[in-house]
Amino acid sequence: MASDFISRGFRGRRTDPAIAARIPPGQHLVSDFPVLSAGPTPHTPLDRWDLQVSGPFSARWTWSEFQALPNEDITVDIHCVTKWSKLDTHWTGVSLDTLLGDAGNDASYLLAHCDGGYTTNVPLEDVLDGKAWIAYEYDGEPLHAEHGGPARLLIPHLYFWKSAKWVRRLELRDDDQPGFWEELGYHNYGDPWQEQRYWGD
Ligand SMILES: Nc1nc2c(c(=O)[nH]1)N[C@H]1C(S)=C(S)[C@@H](COP(=O)(O)O)O[C@H]1N2
Ligand SMILES: [Mo]
Repeated sequence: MASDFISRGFRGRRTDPAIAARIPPGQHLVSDFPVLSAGPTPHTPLDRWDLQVSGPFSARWTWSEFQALPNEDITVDIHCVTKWSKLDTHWTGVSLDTLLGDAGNDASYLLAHCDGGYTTNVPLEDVLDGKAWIAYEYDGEPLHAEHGGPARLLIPHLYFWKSAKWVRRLELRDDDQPGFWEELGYHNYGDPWQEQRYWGD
C-alpha cells in the first residue's frame, strides 16, 4: 500500500519521457496560450489587408487571393524565449514554399515586416522546405488578433519571437538585417535546442 502510494505520487510529478524529450532545455509546458506583444494589437480590415514579397522576387496577394492558395494543416510544438512551450498546437496556413517558389535561389535572408512596425530576421533556408508557414487559423478558428490574426508567420523550430504576428511583407535580402528583438539583444538565430536566447548564448 505504502509503496503503491509512493510510486503513484512519484509518477504523478514526473513528465512522460516521450513528452520530456520534446521540451527544450530551460522550458516548461503551459496549457493556456500566453499573449506576448511588444505594442498594441493592430486591427487591419481584411479588405485592406495584403501580403507582399519584396526583393529580387516580388509578389502580392489580397486576402481572398491568399485564402485561395493551397493550405496545410500544421501540428507543431512552439517555444517562447520567456520559457513556456506548448506541444501539438494546430494551425492552418500557407507554406512559404508556396509563397516564395524558387526565390530561395536569389536571396539568403528574410526580414519579416508587420503591421505595427515589428520585424524579425531569419536565414531564408530556415523558412523553406516545409519549415515555415503564414498561419491564419488556430485550432480550426480564424486566428485571434492577439495571436497575430488575420495572419502570422509560424517558424516553430526557432524561438517564437521569430513567428511574426500581423505579418504583411516578406523582404528577401542578400544581407542579414537584425529585426526588432534581435537589435535589442535577443539571439540573431534563436534555436531553442541550443538555448540561443540572447546575443552571446
Ligand atoms: N508583430 C509582432 N509579432 C510578434 C511579437 C510582437 O510583439 N509583434 N512578439 C513575438 C514574441 S516575443 C512571441 S513569444 C510571440 C508570441 O505570440 P503569441 O502572443 O501568439 O503567444 O509572438 C512574436 N511575434
Ligand atoms: Mo517571446
